[in-house]
Amino acid sequence: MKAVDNTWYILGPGAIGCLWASYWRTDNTRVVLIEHSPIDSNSVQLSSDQGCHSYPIETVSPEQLLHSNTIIQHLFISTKAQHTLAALTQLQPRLATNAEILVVQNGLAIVELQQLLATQQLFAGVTTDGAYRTAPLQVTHAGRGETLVGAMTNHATAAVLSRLPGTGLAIAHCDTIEQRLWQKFALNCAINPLTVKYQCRNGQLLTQAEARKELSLLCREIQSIASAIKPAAWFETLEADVVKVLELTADNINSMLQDVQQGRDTEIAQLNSWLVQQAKQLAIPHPLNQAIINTVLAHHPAA
Ligand code: KPL
Repeated sequence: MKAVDNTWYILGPGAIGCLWASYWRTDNTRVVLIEHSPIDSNSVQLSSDQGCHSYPIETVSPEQLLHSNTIIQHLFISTKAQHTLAALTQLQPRLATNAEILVVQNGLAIVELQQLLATQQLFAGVTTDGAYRTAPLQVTHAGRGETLVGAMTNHATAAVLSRLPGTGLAIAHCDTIEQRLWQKFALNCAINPLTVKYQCRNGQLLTQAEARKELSLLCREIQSIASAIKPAAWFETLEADVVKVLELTADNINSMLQDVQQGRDTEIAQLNSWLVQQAKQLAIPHPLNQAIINTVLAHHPAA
């Protein structure tokens, strides 16, 4: 009988990818990082309130994978939203027909992936964990949030949940995952670009008076646009939800600020710019979102 392959391949080993890789390794699960540029390390290092630990890790380039006869049963995607479709299309020949694919990223790009996958099982994870990297495979778990996992295709989540890290991360099943994706999207539109404007950790958006005021106003504008696109009561508590996440991840360097600091392109196009496009079509005023987009673009023109 063929042994069951529980290996998780991780596409996009940024802060969240390395965080999950570390916690899988604490459970002794085999993890392979799919990485374009060769990494000069065969271990991933995790710093958290439990101390600092290193775990051996394997890496492979997409080219090596494509030229191998590997069949991927479990794929974790934590690329930037704008790179997901191309990366997944490239890997498709190596995916098992019933592969489990879990996408944990900001934005709503996962919705487009549904059309690409005929038989595979697609799950979304919405996370409020705060994590940042200090080197390619060194990650700090800076804020303990929660990850909700739900199916985007017509599959049960029980099997995939049993294969997720059992320690370190708070993971729960969610059967309203699309709603959660939207709430998280709205939350990221409020928090992420403001941390770039104020060049601050998440928690400082609550303690700096000017930033706090702007956060409130931006939440209100995001709420009015988002609830016109998706009429639902989900956005009513946006500011309170944002405050909760900022408290939980107070020490975190936000993912958009990390991108700006490291000269990488940001997710602004997948977040506020996408929202502004919708606002224009619906003739909804959006001056604060436009202003914050301009600020992020001024920090990193290729955003
Ligand atoms: O999603 C995040 C991010 O950094 O992109 C939060 C949860 C706001 C943590 O910083």
